[in-house]
Amino acid sequence: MSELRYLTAGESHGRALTTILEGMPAGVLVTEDDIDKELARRQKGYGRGARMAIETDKVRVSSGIRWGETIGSPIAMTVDNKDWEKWQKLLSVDPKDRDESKRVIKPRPGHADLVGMLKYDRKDAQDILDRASARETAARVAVGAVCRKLLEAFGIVVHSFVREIGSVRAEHIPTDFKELIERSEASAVRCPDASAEKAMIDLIDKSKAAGDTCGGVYSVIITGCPVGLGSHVHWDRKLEARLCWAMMSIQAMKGVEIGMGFDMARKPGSQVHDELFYDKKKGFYRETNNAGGFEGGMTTGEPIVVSVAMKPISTLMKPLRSVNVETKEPFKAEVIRSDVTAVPAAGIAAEAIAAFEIALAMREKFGGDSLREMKDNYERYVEHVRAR
Ligand code: EPS
Repeated sequence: MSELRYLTAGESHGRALTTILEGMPAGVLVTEDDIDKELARRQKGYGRGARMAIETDKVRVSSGIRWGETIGSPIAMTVDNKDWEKWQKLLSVDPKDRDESKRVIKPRPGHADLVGMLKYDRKDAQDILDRASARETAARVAVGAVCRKLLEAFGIVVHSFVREIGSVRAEHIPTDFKELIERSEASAVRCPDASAEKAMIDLIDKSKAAGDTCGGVYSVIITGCPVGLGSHVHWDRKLEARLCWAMMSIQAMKGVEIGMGFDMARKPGSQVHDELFYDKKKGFYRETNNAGGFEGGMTTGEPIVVSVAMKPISTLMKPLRSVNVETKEPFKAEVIRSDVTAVPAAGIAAEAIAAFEIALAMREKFGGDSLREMKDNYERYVEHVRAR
């Protein structure tokens, strides 16, 4: 059994999103405000549609936290969908409310609509799209917010920023982590490069006017991990692989790179591998971090850098060609309220999901039922490593 696990439930326009996070040690300091702060970050980002103006995501914790501290029991969390008011009948549990006149039958290319309808034998894509929606990431952000508080106790920080939106790429990315955080937090598109930010906003405006959408690339940086999280010994213990899997589980992601990523393949070994040095004070260290914080699937102690490519949102206001699943006639795809881009918000979801994966790896390595026990184990290990 995994040391830390979670499930989510809930549809985008259903009553609420629900999650249970199990396996947190007792004694982690966390409040509903800490979680709400992360939920609010996910709601931002230039290019989002009308839905985010309707919602004010707030968590309701119904178990596992008492007086601002985890108590070791499962943490149950709910985020209500305000928009549900309008969808009560359409997404009702009660068979008396069945109304087939509003079926979604013209699947959107790129969305889960058609495959889901075929696989689950559904006549209405609403049954698929509501769960496939990235709204589900609100529940995962709540999970990640609790995990962040555990990581905080070990000095581990998780942060994301946007590198590219469509064809616009950030050129000036601060090397100082504090500056990177400040600049991206202050940006409407979470991009630390002010001139790229402007071009990204222009592109989003143009895409909106054209009834089109745009994707992009964001990076998640995790600092403060000890050396040796994950393991080289077996495929499903390689933390690098688990992190990539977790990133690909976010709605609309199509590619993941660690550190220098695909560029590594295009360069000779002499220009790629991070050389090793030793200093009495620092211990073993590297002057570069092309490996993005992993060797052998294990953390090196350098910052983890994972970059993720998101495809453009698949709901287009100027829709692509599709087929009416009932008449089989060619039709334009369904037009449903949506975003022009959600790359900045996806970065926040990715932070949360990365925080969970690192928290899980920390739980596996240092165990303990309380934070104090876990910290004792951590400190002993760090001491051993330092003495080498
Ligand atoms: C989302 C809520 C959704 C979309 C988006 C993510 O709101 P609605 O569908 O009610 O307008 O903004 O979901 C999609 C792009 C999608 O394809 O499902 C959210 O809370 O993040």
